[in-house]
Amino acid sequence: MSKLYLHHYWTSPFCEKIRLLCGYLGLEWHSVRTTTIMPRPLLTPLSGGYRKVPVAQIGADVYCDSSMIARAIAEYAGDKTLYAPGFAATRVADTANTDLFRLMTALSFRPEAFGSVFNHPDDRMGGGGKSGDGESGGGSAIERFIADRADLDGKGYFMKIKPEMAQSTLLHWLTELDSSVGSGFIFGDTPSIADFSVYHPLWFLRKNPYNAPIIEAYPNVLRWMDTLAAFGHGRIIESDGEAALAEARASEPQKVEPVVIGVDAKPGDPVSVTPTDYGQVSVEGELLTADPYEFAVRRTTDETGTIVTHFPRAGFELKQLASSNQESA
Ligand SMILES: N[C@@H](CCC(=O)N[C@@H](CS)C(=O)NCC(=O)O)C(=O)O
Repeated sequence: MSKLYLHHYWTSPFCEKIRLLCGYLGLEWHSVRTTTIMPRPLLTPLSGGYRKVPVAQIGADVYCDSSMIARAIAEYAGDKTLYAPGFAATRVADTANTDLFRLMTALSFRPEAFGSVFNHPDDRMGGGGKSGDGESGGGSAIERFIADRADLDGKGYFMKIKPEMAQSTLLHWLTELDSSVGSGFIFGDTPSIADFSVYHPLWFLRKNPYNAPIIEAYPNVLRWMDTLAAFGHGRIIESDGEAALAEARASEPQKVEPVVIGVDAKPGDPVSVTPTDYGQVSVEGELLTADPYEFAVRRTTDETGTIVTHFPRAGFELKQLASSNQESA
């Protein structure tokens, strides 16, 4: 069985969702700590330029976006529970990953709360270190962070929600959640993808002393969060970006029957895949799969060998590119 690598940093809520899923699924994984801002020169060859974290890697298959990663690691673990509630659970998860996450960022990035946002002792903003990630240029740490996130959020996806509005809407979320998780999880006695996805923005709020009181008024939510946190992070093996690249070069991508539906491109056509929300950097490669769940592209570079990079279909746009034959015609 190929090794599982997770490219992540500790303060990231989307990364915490995946770490916690690794605990729930009982997985062993290799931890590659990235910096909290760009550049990430050892991760970019694997992700093809996709600029967010987490990114997971199983041999020569690379999974971008926590929705894609969650499905991939559930399958890797042979799990049948995470998606068992079906449509309703995945819709709750999607809403939490987008709407709830935006409420959380509006509250976390207000000036009073911001000082406590990046407070994990093992997170680095840039400059050498074990992952081999590069120095991020001049300016104070805070200036570099703000410039990085302004670049990430060029179209103002996050900035449109005022903190007062976010807190008011969150009150509604928390009241409903508190009555839903009275003695178990959102869909009953077993946790599903909905629980892990609603958890991670609340985790981020709760560990910030300025925002924690918002959640502390909801006893069932606190118990539910503690129960999920108790799954832990699985068995972590410290690793680094060079080892992850070597693993990709030494591995073959998983064999899959190409399935292409709902797009004009055919298997083997050059395509780009781009997130539609923020961090809209396109990844280019040869189309392998466009099935109802994912877009997968095959790419070959000197650093990685041939790899397949996977994205969730929802929230990503696939475009067919002119092939070199068409260009020269
Ligand atoms: N839809 C993505 C969102 C990931 C995301 O926004 N991650 C944040 C960290 S929590 C990020 O990448 N921020 C910019 C950065 O770290 O460069 C997912 O589900 O993984």
